[in-house]
Amino acid sequence: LCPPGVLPLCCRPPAWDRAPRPPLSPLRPPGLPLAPSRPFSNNKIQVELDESSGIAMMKFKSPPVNSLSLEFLTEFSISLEKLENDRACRGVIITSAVPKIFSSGLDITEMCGKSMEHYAEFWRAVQELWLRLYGSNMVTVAAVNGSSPAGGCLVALSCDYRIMAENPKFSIGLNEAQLGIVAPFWFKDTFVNIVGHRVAERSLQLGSLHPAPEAHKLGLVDELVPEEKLLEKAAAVMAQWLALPDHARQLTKSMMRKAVLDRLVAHREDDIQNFVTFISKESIQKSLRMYMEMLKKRKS
Ligand code: CO8
Repeated sequence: LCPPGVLPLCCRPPAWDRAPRPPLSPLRPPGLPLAPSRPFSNNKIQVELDESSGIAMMKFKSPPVNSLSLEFLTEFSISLEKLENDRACRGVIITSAVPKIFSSGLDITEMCGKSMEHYAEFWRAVQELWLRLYGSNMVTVAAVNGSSPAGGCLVALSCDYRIMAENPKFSIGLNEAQLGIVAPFWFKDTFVNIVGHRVAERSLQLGSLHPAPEAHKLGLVDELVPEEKLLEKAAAVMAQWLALPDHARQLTKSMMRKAVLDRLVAHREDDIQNFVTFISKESIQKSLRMYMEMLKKRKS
């Protein structure tokens, strides 16, 4: 991930101390095609940066369900790092190119039947992605155009604003308890900061997946719009957020999020060790295998 002489992401604090970027060219009205644009594409994620507005569009394109595998997480972190370091970029809209699915969360096969070393590497990649996204200096808007359980929900929760397609068949939530696993403290902190303690406590204990209208009612997502209007709305919200001076917005975001980010940075190695110990237990492995079987059975 890192050129020689540069600290790996895991050793760097989130980039709150970046110099504010100068304001870029005025935004085009929402809905107009993004051009001129600078695309870069990995295997699983496609990114297009519109240099005139400073807005990047990031699309997950890892069918069938955009599960967050080690490869996906690594590409995601690298894409965010590239955008973060690009002075032309001020905001990113995150959405999916896979119909009906935003992201199915962490790839369960990465947590099943693998070595302790693999679990540690995988968990470090999950942490790294969250530190980058939750701690981003850019404005981040999630355009949730499909179901978004567990890690998929975390991605949306880590953004500054969430707009979801108003289809009640799409659901979102931290459903870890349904898999027999426990959302780590930083998933929980991110969730509590958005919906409050009571809603988070009930939702986490029950492993609830909330259909879009309920998610909106709980404050888990900020707005619902018809699916065909999702990107237009995301561009309009982005324009509103980018109308403010970057430095004021960034420092305010830091003030709101730093304590939660610092908590993971301070306990990162313990958190990895906890994950590895927990996930390697035979009882947990059994739960995950049963869950995967249930997914397959449901299909047939
Ligand atoms: N990981 C790996 N494979 C997956 C996942 C996943 N998260 N989700 C789905 N798949 C697979 C299915 O098994 C199926 O595989 P196959 O084609 O080989 O049978 C394929 O993807 C397609 O799945 P579906 O047929 O179910 O597709 P649908 O469009 O009908 O449904 C859903 C899509 C709604 C996303 C559905 O697949 C689903 O509910 N998936 C499970 C989502 C889930 O529960 N994710 C939780 C992951 S755990 C997590 O993110 C946080 C863990 C924190 C760990 C803390 C430990 C200490």
